[in-house]
Amino acid sequence: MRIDVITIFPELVVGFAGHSLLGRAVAGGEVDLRVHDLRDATTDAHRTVDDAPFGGGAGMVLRPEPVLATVEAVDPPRPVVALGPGGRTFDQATARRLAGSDGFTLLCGRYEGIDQRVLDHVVDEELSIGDYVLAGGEVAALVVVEAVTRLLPGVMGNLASAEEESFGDGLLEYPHYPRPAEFRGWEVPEVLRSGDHGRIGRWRRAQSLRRTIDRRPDLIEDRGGLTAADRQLLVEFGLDGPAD
Ligand code: 5OB
Repeated sequence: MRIDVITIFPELVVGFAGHSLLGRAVAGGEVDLRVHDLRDATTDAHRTVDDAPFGGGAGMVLRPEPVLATVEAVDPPRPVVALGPGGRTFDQATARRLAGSDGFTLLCGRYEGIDQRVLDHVVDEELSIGDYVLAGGEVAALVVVEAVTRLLPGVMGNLASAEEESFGDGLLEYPHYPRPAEFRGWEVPEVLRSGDHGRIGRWRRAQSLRRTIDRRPDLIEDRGGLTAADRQLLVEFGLDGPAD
């Protein structure tokens, strides 16, 4: 998969991409990551990429020329995705869709935003990573790169766990406990040490349901509420009751 990233902080993206799972995927050739410095496409002595907006107002906006010059020089893979707070919220379904493509391009906004003509004529979609303010799109782009590349065949050591995580099936994860069985008087739940794998599986499912009800009722709503089997599992482990 080819992923191009257009940014004014290439070293930040290259540095992040050198580590962990993604670092191995890049080194092994599963991910062809190409990072482009927007300033390389500027023509003035100050390598200017931004300007004040017409009409006034605070902040600076990415100018169209360096973005167009970069896109024309590089011919990056489509879709071209801009990261910005005005985009649709990135989620696991979007990660899966992008993971199923041959590649895509991430355009990192900075300052107050990106020239609207670029968004209208070059960018295919805009993605936000959530409802908070960031100084630029780089961290958001890295979130997308990590969420997508870990879904690629051969990238995760343990293929089964790629989608067994939170959101893979629309529920939050159940709690995990490594050794020791007792730490400072805090014990690992008995059921996990029982060896009864049927009961362990049901307990984990009940825990996932309880956590999701309490912390992310919107996800329960998305699933169409609790099934009879869900309610029965909660009762089995004494976890039934109203949401927090
Ligand atoms: N805030 N997602 C939430 C974002 C964001 C800001 C960005 C990019 C993605 O750039 C300023």
